Amino acid sequence: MLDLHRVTEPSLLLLIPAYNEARRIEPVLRDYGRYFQEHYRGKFQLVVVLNGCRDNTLEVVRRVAVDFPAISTLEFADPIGKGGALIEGLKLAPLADLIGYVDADGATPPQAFHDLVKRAGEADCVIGSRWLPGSVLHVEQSGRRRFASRVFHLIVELLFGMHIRDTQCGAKVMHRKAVEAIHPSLRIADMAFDINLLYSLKHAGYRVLEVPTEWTDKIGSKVTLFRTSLTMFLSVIRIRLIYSPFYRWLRPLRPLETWIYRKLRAPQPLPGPPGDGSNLKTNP
Ligand SMILES: Nc1nc2c(ncn2[C@@H]2O[C@H](COP(=O)(O)OP(=O)(O)O)[C@@H](O)[C@H]2O)c(=O)[nH]1
Ligand SMILES: [Mg+2]
Repeated sequence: MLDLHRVTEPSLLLLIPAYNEARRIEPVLRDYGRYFQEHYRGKFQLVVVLNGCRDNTLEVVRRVAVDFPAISTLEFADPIGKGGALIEGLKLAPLADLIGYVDADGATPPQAFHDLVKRAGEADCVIGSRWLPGSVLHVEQSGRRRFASRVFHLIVELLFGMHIRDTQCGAKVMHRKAVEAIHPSLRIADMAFDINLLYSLKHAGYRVLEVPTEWTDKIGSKVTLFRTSLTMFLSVIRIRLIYSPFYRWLRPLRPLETWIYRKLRAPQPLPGPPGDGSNLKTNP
């Protein structure tokens, strides 16, 4: 018999974007699968969103999914980037009350993500922060990476004034209604996706709460500092323009924009109308 007293937490959908993660993702999925099976008193689903992987990430995820029925995959052939993968994954929002995401490398341990979920009653979106007092960082990023990240933070603060200390932490959770309301304004496929998401939420009047989190930097990062930074810089300028009154006057510059993104080999989101998640693969 279903024990209704046990079901006291909201249904939760966790997305994990993954690109060539065959070497890092298995223990992470097992940890999350085990942790949420044992500790989460509500429906839990974990969807790994892959695109164009050139290794066997898909087979690895499928193997783990045999042991954890809560795990499934969503796969795309196109190079849609982390942001593009999350834009597609967030179309599954109707499946749950809360929708969140974390990185595939285990930078955020399951209990740290659960801590964000526990604070979901306090805001429309709760994000982990590595720069607030009380956060725990196990391995620090390289000096160059930290410098680039602080410069990026400064630019984002100047352009958007969101007063968010850490926009780039890979752990975030949102209420379904907020995701559904802002989804049409998500169009940044690269690592600046988070700025697109957070600014869209704030612009629509949703409350974003930043809480200290636990984070471990892992080796095997997909970030190539120069190209990723340049793409992210371009993307934040683009987001700023999209939200400015002059955007429609800039239409003639669209081919230039496409050309620069192509030169930078920057990912683009899938075009077209919102999907219905029909390519969601549950157990193999
Ligand atoms: N689907 C998808 N995920 C990606 C892509 N690029 C990066 N990711 C994922 O984004 C997350 C963060 O990437 P990571 O290399 O750990 O970045 P870092 O921790 O900021 O250095 C990981 O889960 C990656 O697998 C991509 O092109 N497509
Ligand atoms: Mg990482």
